[in-house]
Amino acid sequence: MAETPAIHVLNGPNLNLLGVREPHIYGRETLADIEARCVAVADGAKVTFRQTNHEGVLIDWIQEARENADALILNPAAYGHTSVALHDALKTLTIPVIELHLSNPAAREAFRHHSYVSSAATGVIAGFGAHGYELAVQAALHRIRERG
Ligand code: CA2
Repeated sequence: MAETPAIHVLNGPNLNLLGVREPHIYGRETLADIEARCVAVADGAKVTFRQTNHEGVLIDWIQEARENADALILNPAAYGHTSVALHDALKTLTIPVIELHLSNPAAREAFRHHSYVSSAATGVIAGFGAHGYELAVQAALHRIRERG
């Protein structure tokens, strides 16, 4: 681990619409607001915060995290329910991986109940809205420090 820990926060499809559409489900904060929350609780750790609508780009970024990150936080959005490729990419990592959802998919439609990410993750945070990102950064820092 470098002196300044690096935490990568990756966001999947449609999350660029946060704060703009469906605020009753996903809240009023934008992704930029959430990024600011992550940086604020990161205690000096370097936060790399990204969003893409493309599955292959997420895979590329997960592979990049293998080289450059001390922990990965991933909101895979709908790809969590569909992507074996995401699962396979995550399985190559040795750093802590936190799966994150704003809503609680287990309390929503049946098609959201399965996640290909959960079985490749260290832990899952779901249902706490934007605050979940802060919890995830804190959990990532805790794990990084524990591992030395
Ligand atoms: O609760 C979450 O964070 C989800 O990952 C969000 C995904 C959904 O498919 C997962 O089941 C749970 C959907 C992201 C869509 O984001 C939007 C944001 C604003 C407006 C419309 C969609």
